[in-house]
Amino acid sequence: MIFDVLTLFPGMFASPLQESILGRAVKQGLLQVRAHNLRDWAEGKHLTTDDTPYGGGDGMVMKPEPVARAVAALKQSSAAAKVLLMTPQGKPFKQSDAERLADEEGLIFICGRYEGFDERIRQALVDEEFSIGDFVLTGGELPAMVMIDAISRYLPGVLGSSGSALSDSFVDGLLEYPQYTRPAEFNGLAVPEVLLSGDHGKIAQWRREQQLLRTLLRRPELLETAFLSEEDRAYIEKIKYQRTQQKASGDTDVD
Ligand code: 4GN
Repeated sequence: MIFDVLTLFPGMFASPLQESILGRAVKQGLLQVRAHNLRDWAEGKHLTTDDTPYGGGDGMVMKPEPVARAVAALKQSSAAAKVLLMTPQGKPFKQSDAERLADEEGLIFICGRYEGFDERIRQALVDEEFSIGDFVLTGGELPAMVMIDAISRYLPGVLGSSGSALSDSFVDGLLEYPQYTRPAEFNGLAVPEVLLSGDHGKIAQWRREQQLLRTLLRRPELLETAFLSEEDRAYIEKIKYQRTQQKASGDTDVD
């Protein structure tokens, strides 16, 4: 997969792609990230990529022409590449988007700076607009890097033989279960006994229930779209019932 990135700060992409799993994947040629300086497509003595907003107001806006010339140049080599924009107004970037976009041959990321984009960049050039969360950053580079990381985990060979992209919890729409390693006791805190029992059926059931419990307590909205068996649903109902009982009896130690 080829990721083309349009940015005023191409240097931001160097070190994250030299380390660890992505570093190895790049070396193996499983993915390529080409960070292009948007200023290479700017014009005039000052090679400006921003300008003041029509109608007035604070801050600067990304000009459309340099972005349009850059996208056109990149599409010369990979016409089919989807063009992605990262802003706080985009649709929430999900695990399912990462999986879907991993099937593309190439992707073009437009990374903005300043206070926003000329709206015609969206209208004329962008295929999909994403947000990686409800917060504002100084630029789109870190969101692009986040998306490249999440997408790359789905590229063949990037994760080891385990293929653990598929077994990761978010894939079935639930949070992960608690994990433990040695020692069996730490700071007076013991590892749950079932994990030491060697009973793999019991362990699998405990882990599933912990996933459901944790998701119910921390991200209940995920349960509406998660892939759940009848057994899962029965467990959730049981927990909910227990919690209403505890609350009614004045128990202060709920969750
Ligand atoms: C994306 C971009 C946050 C996100 C960004 C996000 C740069 N901040 N939540 N900042 O995914 C206006 C023009 C803000 C560029 C943009």
